[in-house]
Amino acid sequence: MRVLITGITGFVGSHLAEFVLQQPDVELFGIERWRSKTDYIEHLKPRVMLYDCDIRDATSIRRVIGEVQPDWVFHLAAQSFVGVSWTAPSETLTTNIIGQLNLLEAIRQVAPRARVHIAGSSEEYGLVHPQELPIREGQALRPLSPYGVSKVAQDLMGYQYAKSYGLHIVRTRAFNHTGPRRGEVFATSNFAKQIALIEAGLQPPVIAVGNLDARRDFTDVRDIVSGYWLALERGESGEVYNLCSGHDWGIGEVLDMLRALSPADTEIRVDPQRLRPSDVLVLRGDASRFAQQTGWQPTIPLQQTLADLLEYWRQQVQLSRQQATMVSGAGGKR
Ligand code: A2R
Repeated sequence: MRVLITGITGFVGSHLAEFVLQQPDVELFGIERWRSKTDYIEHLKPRVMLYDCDIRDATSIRRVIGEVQPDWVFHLAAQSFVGVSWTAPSETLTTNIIGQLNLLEAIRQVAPRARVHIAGSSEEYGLVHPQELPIREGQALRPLSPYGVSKVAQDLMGYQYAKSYGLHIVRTRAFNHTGPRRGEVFATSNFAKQIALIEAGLQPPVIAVGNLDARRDFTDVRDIVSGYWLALERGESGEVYNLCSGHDWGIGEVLDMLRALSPADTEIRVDPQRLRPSDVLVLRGDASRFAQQTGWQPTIPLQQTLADLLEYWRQQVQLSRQQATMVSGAGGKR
């Protein structure tokens, strides 16, 4: 089976690639841009065929789909940062909406039998009233960020292409997911990085934080990617599924869990720069539709996810220290 992952160089894409390569009889393909950082998939490169492609360029993605002739496509490529979407709304909408349009048009024209997964987000739900929790798929979509709007458009476009053209498209709405390699703009990863820097003596023992009152439904990224696989294996075309744990944690609670994993004695300071124009207070999902359809259940407890995330950042901090030492050593010889 020929599997293509767009966004393979990203956080989720790298974990999905690892998962796919553990499956039997699979050939894995991915796309990268000339300026993509490929650190996350460096260890997988011998087993992945990478194509140069920017999804904003219709010709470029059409060429890839035509050449690869994928059986399955996981569409993860996106401007994925909610925060960035406030400062770059146009770039966010173009990449996410027009980029996906280019992909689906290419599939419709040159690989119409491919199964396609579209990675949506709980940010599509946006404003949710307490009486609407837990969030099911029929919940009104009231996005509160340009990113959320772009994901709603991707989601509905997936529905429309499935219905209008009979393409096999399965949509998911993943709630917060984290784990090793999570970008440092995300709260969990940012806290873990700060703790690792503090442990290494590279930051004063004060953790800068944003809104600690928000509550989010966290799942390990490794559980999310196994869900994406099941979505294409067992999901119904045209359907949409929540992927979440069904439990919400306060961001402050997660921070305390991370602090408890460290021997460092730390304090907390609120940084107003980290507060967003409109932040959803509580997001908690209900994944029972997906569980019934596919048998999926998250398996990794948050405690483990956070321990792995902190360990990841300890390694990154150590690595950049070693690199800095090597550079200053090389400088000294000159
Ligand atoms: O930035 P790059 O070149 O490393 O590639 C990123 C890719 N990407 C694109 N690929 C082709 N053409 C584009 N115009 C383009 N723009 C972005 O999407 C990278 O491989 C991926 C995004 O990775 P992350 O930012 O780490 O996102 P994450 O957390 O892996 O999210 C995956 C999906 C997204 O659709 C999110 O909206 C959703 O899950 O939650």
